[in-house]
Amino acid sequence: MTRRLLVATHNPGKVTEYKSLLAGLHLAVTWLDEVGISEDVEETEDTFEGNAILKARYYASLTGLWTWADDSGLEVDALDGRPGVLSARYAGEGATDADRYRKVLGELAALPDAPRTARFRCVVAVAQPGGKVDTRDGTLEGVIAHEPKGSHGFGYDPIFYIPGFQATLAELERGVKNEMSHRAEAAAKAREMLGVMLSEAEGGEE
Ligand code: ITT
Repeated sequence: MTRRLLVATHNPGKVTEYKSLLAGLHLAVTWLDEVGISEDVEETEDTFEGNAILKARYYASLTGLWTWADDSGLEVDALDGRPGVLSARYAGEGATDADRYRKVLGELAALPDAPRTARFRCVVAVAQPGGKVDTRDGTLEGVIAHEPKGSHGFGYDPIFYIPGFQATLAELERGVKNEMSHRAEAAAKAREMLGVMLSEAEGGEE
């Protein structure tokens, strides 16, 4: 029987990206809304790794399925790494992506001489129900633009400028982000890790 892998995210931007990044996996990929789960888990850890593990373990134990979760965010050097693990909540409850990236732009506007270097980080955790959990990470370097540009992607993509492409992530053609993003790097490594975890688990079941 084909095993199911639950991709545990409520973020529609991540769902879109994982639909491509997990294509061709020898597992039946399913999603939180497909299995009828709307509840969220409080992200109480102070590292991406800690929160990715917390999410993967939580949904694996809730569903009994192998579970893939990511914790990710933007680190701006001049803001001492903020918004970091708080990226999703940076402008408080009920705020929009635009509220959050405008807050970052406002904070940098108050530091006109500061460097605008930044990076996205993503940590993917894969949890076996009642068993092992492991992680892999990815990063993408860039600089914070002075104004938002582009309409693709999600989150902070409109203000994340990549000098090599002379474009923000939100201006890139669809599909290009998935060839080089922090999430693409973490996902490629985590796919390999998942293969090893599955063969170890199957070996143990014989
Ligand atoms: P789940 O926990 O349900 O997966 P979330 O949005 O709460 O969804 P995170 O806690 O990992 O996920 O927060 C990630 C935030 O970081 C996300 O909401 C964006 O604001 C930002 N972010 C992460 N990856 C991004 C990307 O590729 N492009 C733009 N912004 C990104």
